[in-house]
Amino acid sequence: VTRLPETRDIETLVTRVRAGDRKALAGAITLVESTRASDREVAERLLTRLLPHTGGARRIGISGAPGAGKSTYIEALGAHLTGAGKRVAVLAVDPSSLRSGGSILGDKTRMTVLARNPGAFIRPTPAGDTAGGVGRRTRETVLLAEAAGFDVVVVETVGVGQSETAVSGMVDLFVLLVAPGSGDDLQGIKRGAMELADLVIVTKADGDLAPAANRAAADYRAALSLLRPRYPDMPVRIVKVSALEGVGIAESWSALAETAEKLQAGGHLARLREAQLRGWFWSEVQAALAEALASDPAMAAEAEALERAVSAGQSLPGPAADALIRAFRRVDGVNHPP
Ligand SMILES: Nc1nc2c(ncn2[C@@H]2O[C@H](COP(=O)(O)OP(=O)(O)O)[C@@H](O)[C@H]2O)c(=O)[nH]1
Ligand SMILES: [Mg+2]
Repeated sequence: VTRLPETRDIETLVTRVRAGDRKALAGAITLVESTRASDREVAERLLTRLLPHTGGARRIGISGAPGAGKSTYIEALGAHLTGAGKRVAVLAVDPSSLRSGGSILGDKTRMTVLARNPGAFIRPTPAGDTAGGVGRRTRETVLLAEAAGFDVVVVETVGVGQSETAVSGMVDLFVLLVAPGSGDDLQGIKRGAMELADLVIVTKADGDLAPAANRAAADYRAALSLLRPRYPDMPVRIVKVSALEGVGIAESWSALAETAEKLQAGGHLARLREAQLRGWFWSEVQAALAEALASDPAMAAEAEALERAVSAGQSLPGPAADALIRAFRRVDGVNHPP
């Protein structure tokens, strides 16, 4: 259970989060996730104050089908990184919590060892209502973890719907995890997810599954060679790991670190983060407009009427949107005279 912070005093919160106080960080995340207007206002002031202290982490997105081995891999990677003195934050987004309405406990309980590690912070994030469950506030949570001094921030998501696209839009490197001998051998994986990947990890490369893991790695190598790489001269690497046996974990991190260094040297990373911030801004503009429309009953009714006309084929979406914006400007002009 996550609680709101004990204090609303911004400077106290800033000091505590920056000191890496886990309770303060957890409270700050709860604050950021809160939909209450009064919480939102405090959250935005806190984030604004922390902004100069963000950006320092390596941001890694990890996606894969349910059961692909994400949690087990992250636990092993976390042990490897904390063992090397790095602090690791894991934000686990699971769209299945959309159904239950709560946040997932499965992932948290599976990362039991990492959860007790003082160098690690695990936060299951309740799924948002957008983009396959990736919350609107996940980006802000990444910033909070960075302000708290984490060196690596992992965003874990189940690969369904638009979640891969959403996560790849907020991380430096996107990792696709695939299990051998499962339905997600190539056919099951959407081409879209493969196009986003900076690294493909074939999990469970041990015991009876070892031959299947070899085949999966070869299949992915062949498939990836047919795709245009995300960055020129940067072929996507494929690493086989066994999180159970601890094999390939260090190699997978080396591959990520090397890719990140190359991207940084080529200026790709700076450009990527700039583009992500622009995208974030416009998605907030859209969300804020949608909220402003919904919060005015007359506008909400107008929007619904226009939507009905569009879905019935009576109006074109373009002119209907123009009509809605014109109506909104009139209402807004009345409510907020200059
Ligand atoms: N043989 C083997 N099984 C694994 C490995 N990693 C995960 N698993 C198993 O695969 C199942 C799903 O793993 P989990 O990490 O929960 O997958 P997630 O749903 O992607 O988070 C579990 O039963 C794990 O024990 C591995 O490296 N080797
Ligand atoms: Mg999991």
